[in-house]
Amino acid sequence: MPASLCGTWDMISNVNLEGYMITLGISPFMRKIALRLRLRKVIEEQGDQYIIKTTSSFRNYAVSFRVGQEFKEFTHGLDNRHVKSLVTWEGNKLVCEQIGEKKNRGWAHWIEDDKLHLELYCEGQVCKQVFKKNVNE
Ligand code: YOG
Repeated sequence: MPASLCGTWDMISNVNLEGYMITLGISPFMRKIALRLRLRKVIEEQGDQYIIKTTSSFRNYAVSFRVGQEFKEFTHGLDNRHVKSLVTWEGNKLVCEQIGEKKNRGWAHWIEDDKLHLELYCEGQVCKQVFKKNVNE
């Protein structure tokens, strides 16, 4: 049984968000804003549903899904694309495949050293983010 991803997590490192955003076609102006944000993840489990909220002082993004059940996702406020997403467990990693216009797109979350790890990938670019648990929220 993998350690729970649930909780409030604050970003402590962010590597190659720029490369990830360039592959998604995000404008230089928006990339500059996004690079300055300290992102927070709020991950909740409600019954058989997961809810992952990404929040910041600028914009928020939320997705909810059932593991193993394909769903339609619109990346509203990010790159504004429609994808078909499927989240599964691969060992201790919660892995999402986002099928659409962009190839090899998705993300993976896992716990390592009490921290929440995230890889966001798209067309060969990988953004690596690490979050530490916020015990006050
Ligand atoms: O998370 O897909 O946890 O959905 C990553 C930055 C910045 C302006 C955010 C908005 C994406 C737009 C979501 C940031 C950069 C810049 C506020 C990552 C793209 C465009 C949210 C994500 C998954 C896994 C769950």
